[in-house]
Amino acid sequence: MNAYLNARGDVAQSGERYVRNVQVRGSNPLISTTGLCRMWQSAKSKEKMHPTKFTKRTAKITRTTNETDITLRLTIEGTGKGTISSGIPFLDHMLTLMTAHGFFDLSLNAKGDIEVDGHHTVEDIGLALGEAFSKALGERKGIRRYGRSLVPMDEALASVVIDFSNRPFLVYNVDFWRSSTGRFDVELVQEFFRAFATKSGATLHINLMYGENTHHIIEAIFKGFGQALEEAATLDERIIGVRSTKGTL
Ligand SMILES: [Mn+2]
Repeated sequence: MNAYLNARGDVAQSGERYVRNVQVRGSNPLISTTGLCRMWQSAKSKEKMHPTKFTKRTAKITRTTNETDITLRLTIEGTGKGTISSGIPFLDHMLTLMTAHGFFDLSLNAKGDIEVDGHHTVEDIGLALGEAFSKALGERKGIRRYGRSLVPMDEALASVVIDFSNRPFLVYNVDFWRSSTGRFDVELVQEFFRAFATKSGATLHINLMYGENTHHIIEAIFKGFGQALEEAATLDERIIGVRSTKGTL
């Protein structure tokens, strides 16, 4: 594959004159020419240039147990739109933020035994979301694999780092001053992320640098989670196969 550069050395846009094309790994030998850049003109030519980049990665998960009934649809290359109904309004709020900040599309319908408490529902949604990412990423070829974020929310600052390593692990250093925000039990945040790490095959490190307000702290974490996920899932054309010198994840 070749990249077409304009006189400034930037990638030429559609309709712009290019003066140079550079060889990108795996392409034919470099032939230097000038011409009118047509590379972005049709969806068909886009596919030709980037065989994987324009195929949307999606997954649908249904999960039914005696405790919960979950249907989840994920599109990694989305628009940031969430249609989320978990039965737990605070979790809906957080998953909406995650979806928006990761530019995913997420539709979630969950019916759980929230008359008991939120535990089963939050945990099982974490499992379903983790499974959806694992399925949508497939063999994890061409993805950046790592993603990191540092997100403030007023006085709170949260760091979220993810590695789609196929080595499930959660590091979680978050201290709250209160045990709940509204009716939401804050210890469920950890349960959610543990479940996600387990099913997605991700190493996930969540560290709260500082923060006081419980709602702000959790919000910073979920926004950061969306941003880190987006980075880790991004396809990078320089990555041939999986991003591992071992050759496998
Ligand atoms: Mn909020």
